[in-house]
Amino acid sequence: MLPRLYAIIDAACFPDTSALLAFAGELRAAGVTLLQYRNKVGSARQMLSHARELRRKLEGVRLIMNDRADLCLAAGFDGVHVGQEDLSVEGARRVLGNALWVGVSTHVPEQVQAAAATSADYVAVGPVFATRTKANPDPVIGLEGLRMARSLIRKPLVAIGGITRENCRPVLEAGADSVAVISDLLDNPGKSAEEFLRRLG
Ligand code: 3NM
Repeated sequence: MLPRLYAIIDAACFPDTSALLAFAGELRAAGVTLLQYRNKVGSARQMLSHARELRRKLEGVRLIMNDRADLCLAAGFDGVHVGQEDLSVEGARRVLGNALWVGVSTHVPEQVQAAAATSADYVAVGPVFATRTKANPDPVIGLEGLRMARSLIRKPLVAIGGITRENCRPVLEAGADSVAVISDLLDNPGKSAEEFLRRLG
C-alpha cells in the first residue's frame, strides 16, 4: 500500500514558490508517488497557495498535508499527517472522513502502541538517525528503535530522520515499509529520487 519512498517538501528549504514547484516536478518525473507538503513557518494562506499549485501540477501523485486537516481538504490533497501535538488521529479522521489518509508521527514505544489502536493509515517513527532538518528533534531511536516499533505494530510503518541513499536499505531491513526523506533529495532531486527508488526496490 505504501510506496517505499515518501518524499517530503519542506517549504523552508526553498527560496520561492517556483523553486518549490520545480523540485516537486523533478521528484514526480523520477517516479515519486507519495509526497508530503510541510511548512512550519508560513501562513495558512501561503500553505494553501502552495498546496493548490502542487495539486494542479502533480496529478496522480498522492499528496499529504502536514499538520492541517483543513488545508488538506481545501487543496484537494489525499491525506494529512499529524504530529503528537496536532489534531489527534481521530480528530483528523472526523474532518477528513474514511476515504482520505491520516498518518501520525511517533517517537517512543508508548506512542507507537497508542497509534496502533487508532484509525491511522500509517505510522511514522523517528528520528531513526540524527537530523538537522527538524527543529528540536526527539532523541534518535536508531535501527534498534525501529525494530522495536515494528514489533509493536502491524500498520504500515514509515521511518524518518536522517535517512539517505547510503543508509536506506538497512532501514527497510529493520522493518520499515517506507522511508520519508527531506534533505537527501534536495541537491539534484531527480537523480537522488531515482537512486533511492533503485536502492529501495
Ligand atoms: N520528523 P531529514 S525527523 C520532519 O522524528 C521530521 O518525526 C522527524 O528530515 C521525526 O530527512 C524529521 O532531512 C526530519 O532528516 C526529516
